[in-house]
Amino acid sequence: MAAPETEAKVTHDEMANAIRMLAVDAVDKAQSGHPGLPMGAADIATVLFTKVLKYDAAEPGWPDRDRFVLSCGHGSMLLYALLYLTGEPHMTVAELERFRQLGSITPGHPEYHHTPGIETTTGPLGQGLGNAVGMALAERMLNAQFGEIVDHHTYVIASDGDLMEGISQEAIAIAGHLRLSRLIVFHDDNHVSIDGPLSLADSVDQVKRFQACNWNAFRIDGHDQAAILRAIRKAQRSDKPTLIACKTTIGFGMPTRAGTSKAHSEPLGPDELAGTRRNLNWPYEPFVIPEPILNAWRKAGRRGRPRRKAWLAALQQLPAATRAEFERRLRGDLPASFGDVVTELKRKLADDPAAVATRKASQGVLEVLAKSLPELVTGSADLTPSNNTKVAATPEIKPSSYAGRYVHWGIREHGMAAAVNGMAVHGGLIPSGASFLTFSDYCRPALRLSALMGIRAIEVFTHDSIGLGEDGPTHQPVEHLAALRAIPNFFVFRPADQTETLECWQLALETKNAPSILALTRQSLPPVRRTFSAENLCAAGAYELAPADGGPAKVSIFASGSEVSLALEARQILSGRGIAARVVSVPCMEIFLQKNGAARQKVIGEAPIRIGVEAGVRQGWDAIIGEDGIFVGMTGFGASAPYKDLYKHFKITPEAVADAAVRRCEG
Ligand SMILES: Cc1ncc(C[n+]2csc(CCOP(=O)(O)OP(=O)(O)O)c2C)c(N)n1
Ligand SMILES: [Mg+2]
Repeated sequence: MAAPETEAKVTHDEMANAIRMLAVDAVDKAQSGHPGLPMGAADIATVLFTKVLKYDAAEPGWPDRDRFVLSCGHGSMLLYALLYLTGEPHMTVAELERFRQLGSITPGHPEYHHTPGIETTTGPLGQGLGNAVGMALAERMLNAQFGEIVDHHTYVIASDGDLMEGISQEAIAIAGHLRLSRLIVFHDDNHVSIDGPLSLADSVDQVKRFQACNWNAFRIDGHDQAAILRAIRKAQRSDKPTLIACKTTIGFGMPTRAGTSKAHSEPLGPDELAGTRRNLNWPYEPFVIPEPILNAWRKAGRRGRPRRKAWLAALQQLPAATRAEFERRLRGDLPASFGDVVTELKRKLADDPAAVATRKASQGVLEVLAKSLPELVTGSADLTPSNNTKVAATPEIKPSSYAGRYVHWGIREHGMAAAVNGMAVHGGLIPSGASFLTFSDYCRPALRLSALMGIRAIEVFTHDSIGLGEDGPTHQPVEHLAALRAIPNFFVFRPADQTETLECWQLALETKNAPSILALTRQSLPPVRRTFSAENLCAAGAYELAPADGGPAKVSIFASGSEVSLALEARQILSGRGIAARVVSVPCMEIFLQKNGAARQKVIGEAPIRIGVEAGVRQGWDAIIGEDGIFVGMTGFGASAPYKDLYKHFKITPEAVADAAVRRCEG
């Protein structure tokens, strides 16, 4: 125990300078990284982590902790320094010394799941702010469901770049609308970005912008610790989310580079480094924090422990069933009844196979599943009647009223996907969003991060091909399936009928460590699965739907989604011409391609002719059909017309598939 008088001598400046010097020395050691932001934001972080933030450094995953998001992930050393100083057990000096090196827990930008205490992966500017909106919404929704056992704030540091990115507008607009008053954003208002002063490319008044979006917003001196604390207290009392624009100096303490873009991301070099040590009155060796300063920080890291203990006690006080449900939700386990609910519905669908669009099938699935999955959140970016994601069990979320489970995100695909990610990393909910598949491009950066983070974030993307018809090529995805399949650790499900839609939803919901999208049709599809199977056939990624009849298969036809029924028709035509063909449904190519060679080969089969059918581009299909396989699909953009005409026009028809097979047989 440090003597009280020793602690009393440690000043705010010394504590903030500890952050600054760790950042500078780590960047110097790595000869790479971004010292400017941690130096500029150190005062904000010091006030927040020593006086406000509810956390326990020893238990960074404590569920009711305040969330802290460094949206400008390039300032990662700020986080790593804070984790070390406050005493997070994994973050050692050795890790700081290995900043940006292979295998360290101090990568260039903060990575969720990689480093304990990192709430979300940031680096692509604007994403963290978008995530934080989802975290703040998740907190309120869980509070509405479980009461005061969920009661925390979400704090964000956002840089100029975060606020210049378009996603920031979507994020702050929905947060302001929903009155997420526990969301508090510090703008690291240093007027500098990489190219130079912000005046090169920006003249936005951020305070006015946020105010116009229904935020509480004001300016302070970001180096004045008393002002920072006052601002936070004021923000906590607000009934709106708050922007605290903190005027800061990038590279605070650097003798020649402070306040300039040169402070952003260059190692300091010996002279600037020595000058910084002098300016900050820091005569200590690199990575050495004098004991009194470290003690003061460690004490701050323990500050929240009594609150955590009190929270644990309160958790024990909950009625046993409520507590068990809350703990299940936090673990992310599905309810024990989930499998039975799926099986029962599957039986019903097999008993009464109907021709419906898979978007409609998905709604039917959600009607049933959402009832027994209280953690499931649905929503749409203003395409609710098209995406079919609104069901009875998911009433609407409204401003200041969070007991619902449906989010009207507005026309904000990117903000939606980033917030969905934030809800997923918050825990306790299984979030999903929705739009048209073609607009997955509008949220792709967030989709990519969901895959990198390995989180259960789900998007429902309907209108998944030329099958949407009259809206034309602007709305008809052609390359999107391939583009989404290219993202590692990301599942693209394209079910062919009601039963497959149910199976794909089941897989998406059961996959805890990867995001999924469901690509669904606008147009009606005939059922392809007419018999009940307890086993989830889609779980194989691809499976034989119809075997060859009349001898060994000469042709294997592989298809996904809306083209599966078309493949079945082609099989019939071929059969009439004496050619035995089998059909393999491919609801999830990524799962299939993960299977070992033998399992894949079994499904791919021995037929000499392989045909892929998908109303999209060929890219990716060669892994199944081979380079010499036949592909019936799109080679360019679509067109505006009734969808049946389009299928004919682009020659994606049973006859075209059969003809191609016959030609190859004869050729
Ligand atoms: C989406 C995205 N675009 C570009 C970058 C590259 N980049 C990193 S930091 C930065 C801007 C730096 O300015 P600011 O955000 O004000 O940070 P500061 O220099 O003040 O630390 C840019 C363009 C990025 N990380 N993410
Ligand atoms: Mg800046």
